[in-house]
Amino acid sequence: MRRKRMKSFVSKIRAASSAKIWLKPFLALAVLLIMSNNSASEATCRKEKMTWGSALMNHTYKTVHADNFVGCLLKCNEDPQCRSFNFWWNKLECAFNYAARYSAPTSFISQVNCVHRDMDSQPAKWFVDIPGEVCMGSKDDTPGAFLTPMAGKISTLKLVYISGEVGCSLVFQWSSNWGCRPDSNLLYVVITDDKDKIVFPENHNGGLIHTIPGFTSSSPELLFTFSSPLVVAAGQKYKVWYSEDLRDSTEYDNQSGKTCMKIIVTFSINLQRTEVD
Ligand SMILES: [Ca+2]
Repeated sequence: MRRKRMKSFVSKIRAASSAKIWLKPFLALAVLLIMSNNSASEATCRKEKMTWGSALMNHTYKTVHADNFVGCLLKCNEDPQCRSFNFWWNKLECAFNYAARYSAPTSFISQVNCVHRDMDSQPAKWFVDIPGEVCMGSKDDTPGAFLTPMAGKISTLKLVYISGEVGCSLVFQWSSNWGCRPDSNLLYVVITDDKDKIVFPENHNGGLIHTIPGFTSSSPELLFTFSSPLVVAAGQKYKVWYSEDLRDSTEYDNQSGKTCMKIIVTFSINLQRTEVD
């Protein structure tokens, strides 16, 4: 259909962006053309990907500045994790989402100051929410555990804090959701398979205390993103460990509490995002 023509069109936008010439009028024209491209004619071509006056909430992992919709589109397109974006024109904020409208329909709501666009033209196969909650202790071999609900490739694990606390030092009486000292960038949560082989963090240095930009030991949630998808079978058991408990290292002075969480798994059969068209 018009796919090739639009790819060429977006290439021109990129060229214009890098050349910094007659940029504003061109981008204004681009917005209008893309708006029309995603209007009624799309119904006969593919599912609607862009919606004005709407946003996908609760799935944003990063927010950057963008001068306009097209700038936001190009920035999202450069990030392989970006499955959709919200462009808030009142704040000129470009919010990258790790989910798309079809994979998180209940989070797709009306927002008058926003335009939302999915980056996938074909729905990938996603699964969200593992039923129940998982609780992780910090000593005496008390990891949490969960079963994969289906076979596939896991691209992210989201750990959403529900209750409780863990900690690595009774002397200091530190406690937090995911680490030791509160509000620290040091995270003590690791994921293993059923045989306690570490699957996340992927490139750990043996110490197992790791960092993820934008998250702390007191964050309401953690997002573990696999650079290589974790290939799983249905019903496979995985564990959520406190690092000192897994290594049997200085457990004696750890908190006796547990952190309980909800786990949300993102599956994708095809991890290749389609080109912006
Ligand atoms: Ca300790």
